[in-house]
Amino acid sequence: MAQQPDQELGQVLVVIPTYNERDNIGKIVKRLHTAVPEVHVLVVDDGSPDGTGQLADEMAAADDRIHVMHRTEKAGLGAAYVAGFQWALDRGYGVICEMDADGSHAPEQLHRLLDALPQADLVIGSRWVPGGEVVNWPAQRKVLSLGGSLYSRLALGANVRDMTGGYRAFRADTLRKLNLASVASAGYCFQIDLLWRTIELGFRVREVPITFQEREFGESKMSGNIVREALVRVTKWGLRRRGTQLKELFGGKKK
Ligand SMILES: Nc1nc2c(ncn2[C@@H]2O[C@H](COP(=O)(O)OP(=O)(O)OP(=O)(O)O)[C@@H](O)[C@H]2O)c(=O)[nH]1
Ligand SMILES: [Mg+2]
Repeated sequence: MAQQPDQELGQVLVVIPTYNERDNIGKIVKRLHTAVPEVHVLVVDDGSPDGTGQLADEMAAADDRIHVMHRTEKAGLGAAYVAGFQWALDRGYGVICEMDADGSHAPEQLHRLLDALPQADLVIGSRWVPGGEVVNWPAQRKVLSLGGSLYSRLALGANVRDMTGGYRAFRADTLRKLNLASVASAGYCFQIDLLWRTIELGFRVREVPITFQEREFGESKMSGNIVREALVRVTKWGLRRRGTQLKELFGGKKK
C-alpha cells in the first residue's frame, strides 16, 4: 500500500477550509499526520470568531508541514478553496487535496485517494459507490445528498455517483487548467462546478469508496441558500449543455 502517490506526482498538500472549527482542527491535522506524515496542510480560515485561526497559527509555528491562510470574512467554502488552490499552485505542490475539518472525511482513508491518482486526474472519495458509506447521517441529509447527486448527474450527463463529495485529490496540472479565477460557486455547488469543469476538459475522474461520518463537534454551515445556489446553477449548466447538443445535432458550429 503506497502512502504517497507516485513520486513523480510531487508533494501533497491537503487544503482544509475552516469556519469555527476550534474543536476539530487540532484533532484532524494530528490524525492526518499520523496517517500520512509526509503531507503538508494549508488551513484556510475565514476569520473564525471562535479563534480557529489563532489555534492554527500555533500549530503552524510548531510544525513546518502546517501552513495557515487568514481571510478577513466568511465568504463560503468555494472562495476559500480557490484561494487555497492558488496558494498551492504558486508554491509548486504536485497534488492538492480537499478535506473538511469536521472529521467527516477520515484522514486514515486519504491513501485510497492518493493510490488512485496515478491513473486519474481527479479522485473523489465517494459515499455512493459500492463500499462507500455514510455513518450517523439523518435521513433528510442522505436524501438531499443522493438527490443532489442524481439531479446533477441527469442534468449534466455526468457518470459520477458522488457529485457533491468534498473529499478529493487533484493533480496540480488538472487544477491549473480549470480557470479557477472564474469560479463563483460558494457553497457545495462549488464541488459540482469543479467536477463539471474537469469532465468537460476530458480529464479522467475516478471515485474510490469512503466512509463519511457526520460531524461530532461544531455546527454545520449547510443552509437553504446553499441548496438553492446548487439547484439554479446546475440547471443553468444543464440547459447550456442541451443547447450545445441541439446546435450540434442540427448542423450548427461545434464547440
Ligand atoms: N474558510 C471557510 N470554510 C468554510 C466555510 N463554510 C464552511 N467551511 C468549512 O468547510 C468544511 C465543510 O463545512 P460543513 O459545515 O461541515 O458543511 P457540510 O459538510 O456541507 O455540512 P455538514 O455535513 O452538515 O457538516 C468545514 O471544514 C467548514 O469549516 C466558509 O465560509 N469559509
Ligand atoms: Mg461537514
